[in-house]
Amino acid sequence: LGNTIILDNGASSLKIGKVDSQISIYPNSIFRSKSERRKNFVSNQIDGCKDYSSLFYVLPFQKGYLVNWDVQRQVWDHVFGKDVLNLKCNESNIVITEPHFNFGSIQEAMNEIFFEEYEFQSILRTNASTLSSHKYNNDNPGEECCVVVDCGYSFTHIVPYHKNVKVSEAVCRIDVGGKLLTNHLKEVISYRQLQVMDETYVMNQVKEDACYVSMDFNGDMETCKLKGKDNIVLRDYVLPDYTQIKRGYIKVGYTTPTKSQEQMIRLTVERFAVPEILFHPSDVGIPQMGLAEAIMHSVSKCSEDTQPHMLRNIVLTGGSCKFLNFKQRLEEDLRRLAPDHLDICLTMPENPVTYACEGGLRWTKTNTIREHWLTLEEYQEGGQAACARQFYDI
Ligand SMILES: *[C@@H]1O[C@H](CO)[C@@H](O)[C@H](O)[C@H]1NC(C)=O
Ligand SMILES: CC(=O)N[C@H]1CO[C@H](CO)[C@@H](O)[C@@H]1O
Repeated sequence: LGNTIILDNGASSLKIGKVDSQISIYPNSIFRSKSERRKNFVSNQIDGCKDYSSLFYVLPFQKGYLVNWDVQRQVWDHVFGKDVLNLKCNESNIVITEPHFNFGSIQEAMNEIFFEEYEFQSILRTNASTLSSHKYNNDNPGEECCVVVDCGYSFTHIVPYHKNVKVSEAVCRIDVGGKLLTNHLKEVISYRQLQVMDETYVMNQVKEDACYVSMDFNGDMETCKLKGKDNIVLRDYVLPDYTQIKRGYIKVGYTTPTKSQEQMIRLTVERFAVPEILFHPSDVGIPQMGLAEAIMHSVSKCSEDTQPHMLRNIVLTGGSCKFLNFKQRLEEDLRRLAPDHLDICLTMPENPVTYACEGGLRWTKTNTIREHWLTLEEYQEGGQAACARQFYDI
């Protein structure tokens, strides 16, 4: 086999791993900027944009599924091409991730593009959580089970594995991901203070900089009613203006409003109420279980003898796990729901975003991956049917 690359093709970013080099992350979108009207920025070209206000996103994914192939192709062409990775596709093998519950038509288009257009030597299609399971297994020899919690951009999935084999009937999905959280923050701020509905890029940064998971929701709500310095939740966030201020930031210490040029938004309840949606989707009218309930539900569908092992090996992946207190809160909620005699143990990887991709790189170094590749010749002989057989629920 030639060079192998891992493409964790997420709805908001591509995570790309090559053997013996660092994993890189590229936006999976095309952007249009208000200030540079005639220009499209494909993926990481956005790094060269000077003004991120009113940035318009064109995404290949909608509601978690790849639907805009033209946009996806432009992003892949750019990232694989000479300006970025400069891949020799026809001399490489590629592991590509796809969402859970993907559509057959999307899988077929994927096979066709990677074999017929990019002419990869062999491909392997799998779910990102499967790669995470391989990583977890490798890092925790002796453990046969794990539950991968993937808090992605469009959804959150809970996927238990036994000996790296997905327990399909136990997979659980919550329709909350990073995108919904950012949208909710935009709506709340637009309703209460300042119209920011077009400021996805900036508000996503506000979310990442200022939001946290509450360890005491009612207590934090009470704190938010206090005035002045006693309201220790309150933060003022200085928005970027792209002349003096290139990136927004939290203003240090409590300040009384000034007449300065800075444009600020005042954050209180939304700092913790936004991530709380992951724990209580019903807060925003989504009639689904919260994260801890969903994990317990998923584990209850696994065979009884594996359940204690599942609860001891829960691994957190995806960008929305990065909120402050995320792990502690989930641990507490699970502790409350699980039977007393069972241990609960959660792992927060150093980088929950690239974890699946790291797992893919690990897997390519083992023999167990061999049987899962499908070569170009096999595709030319067996077509889509060969792919469907080969990539059935890995
Ligand atoms: C890959 O493509 C390049 C450029 O089209 C060509 O020169 C090279 O021979 C091809 N390699 C293989 C293994 O087909
Ligand atoms: C290649 C592969 O295994 N894809 C799977 C991803 O997960 C969904 C549901 O769990 C499966 O239907 C796909 O086949």
